[in-house]
Amino acid sequence: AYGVLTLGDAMIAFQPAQTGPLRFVSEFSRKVGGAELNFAIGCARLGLNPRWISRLGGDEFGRVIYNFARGEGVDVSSVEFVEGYPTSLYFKEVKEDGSGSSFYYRYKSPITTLTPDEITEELFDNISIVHLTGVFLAIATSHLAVTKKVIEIAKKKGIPISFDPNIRLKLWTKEQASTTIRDLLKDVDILLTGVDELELLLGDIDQESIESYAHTYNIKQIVLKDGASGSKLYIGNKWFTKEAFDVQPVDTVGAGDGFDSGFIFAYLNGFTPEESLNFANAVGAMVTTVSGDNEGLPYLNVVEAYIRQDKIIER
Ligand code: KDG
Repeated sequence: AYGVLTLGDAMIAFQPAQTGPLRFVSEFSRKVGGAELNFAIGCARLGLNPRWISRLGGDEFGRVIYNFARGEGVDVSSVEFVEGYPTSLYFKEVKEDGSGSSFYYRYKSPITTLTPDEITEELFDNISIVHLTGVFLAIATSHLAVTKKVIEIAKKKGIPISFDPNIRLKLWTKEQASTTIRDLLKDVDILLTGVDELELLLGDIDQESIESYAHTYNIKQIVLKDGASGSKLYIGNKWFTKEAFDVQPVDTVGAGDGFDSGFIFAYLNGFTPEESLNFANAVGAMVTTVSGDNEGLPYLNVVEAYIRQDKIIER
């Protein structure tokens, strides 16, 4: 299986028992979230070999996340527990249509202790792609140096880099996000971005502008995620489009991470542009039909059957 390297924070995600304003919700279930970990779980379910670099609190919740990631088949050999830094938490508010808001309790995340020196070449052994996101960059300014170290080693070893801006304006400002991310774009091979995020980062998002960004920053593939409107890919001076699957979402959080795992799976396995978009759309859609940030991520045979629209034998 192809090895995939990612790094980032994870949190305990408190999932509300009801939809609607959080102030009226008194019951939650304890789940696990975190953009890069969701991505890693998505990769593992599809049969890739994801290695997730992280730091967790030396507390009960840190154990929960560690065991969960490990149980999902994520390589956690580069995850360490840090005493004195509580595992981060977040509470989700979910609306009737499955969209939601996040309330973070994430002020001293254990991952902020990670230093560039801890990013060593051995972590890249057997890795075919490195996947980074803007969430990691948003958590601490020191993470820029860590990210640059990851990029430096990946470049040296000729490993391609995929990047999802995953902009969380509750964690940093528009200015911080766009300055930091623009500075890294020249090192990105595959950009997986929401349409709004791209606008926030670079400005105009008409086709011609996107083509000029691809050339300016030398990005080989730009993938635009547009939720229920489907997705688009700009590669080798050509555009490809694929409509979304028709689903009734119950919780849209994590759909973008699922899409990314699907797209990277397709990329590593040499799918055509249309097949890649379709496969990633399917994974993203399936995530939205299950409550939780990563529970809906499909196994490979399940997403294949979903794409073929096979009837599932239930009993
Ligand atoms: O993309 C989904 C993630 O955002 C979610 O699982 C947790 O909010 C989160 C974060 O910042 O990682």
